[in-house]
Amino acid sequence: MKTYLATKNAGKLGEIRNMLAGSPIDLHTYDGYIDPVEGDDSYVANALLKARALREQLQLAGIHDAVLADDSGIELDALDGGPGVLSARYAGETTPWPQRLETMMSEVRHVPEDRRGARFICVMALITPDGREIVVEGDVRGQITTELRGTNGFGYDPIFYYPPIGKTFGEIPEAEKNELSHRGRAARALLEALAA
Ligand code: ITT
Repeated sequence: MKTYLATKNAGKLGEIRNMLAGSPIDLHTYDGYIDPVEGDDSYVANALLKARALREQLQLAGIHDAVLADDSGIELDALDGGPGVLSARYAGETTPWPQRLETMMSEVRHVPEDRRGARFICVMALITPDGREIVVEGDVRGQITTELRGTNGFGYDPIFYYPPIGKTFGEIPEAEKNELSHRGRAARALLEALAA
């Protein structure tokens, strides 16, 4: 099924491309995609907003294939679940990543280790050519580190420590991250939902 991905995030695109390689979803991008202004309400609402926006833009261009969108975020226990849906704008929309990561680490430095917990969450919304909307999610729990660890991945990966392997997502190859991550779990749930 030819499917266009609604994202401006190159990190997500690379991961989703690899996750869906060899699956029934034949992934494409659309250069003309204009991303909508996201809300601060829920991942599901934002994922559907992005998918519906791309679907509408494609239809205007005479393309009637499926679309897929991902809305994700990181939730810190120390911030009572923040920044959550606002993760892309945390510490300021245009703040460079090193500074954004530093700000997040400074939030956990003063809290005991058992309050440094965090969760990555990913909601994927797929709209089939006939307009059926499928929404799935995946999450993974870990801890925020107090120093940068690793240079792999993107976004918050270098400060997201995953205790079962004793490494951050910035310290492991992408294929391993995809096995463990919120996005990998959501992608597997999506393929299961499609098969059903
Ligand atoms: P879209 O074009 O897909 O909307 P975005 O970067 O705006 O891209 P989101 O609105 O979903 O994406 O915001 C999610 C934020 O969380 C964003 O800053 C990502 O970099 C970060 N993030 C999401 N998944 C991540 C992952 O697997 N590892 C590290 N950071 C991640």
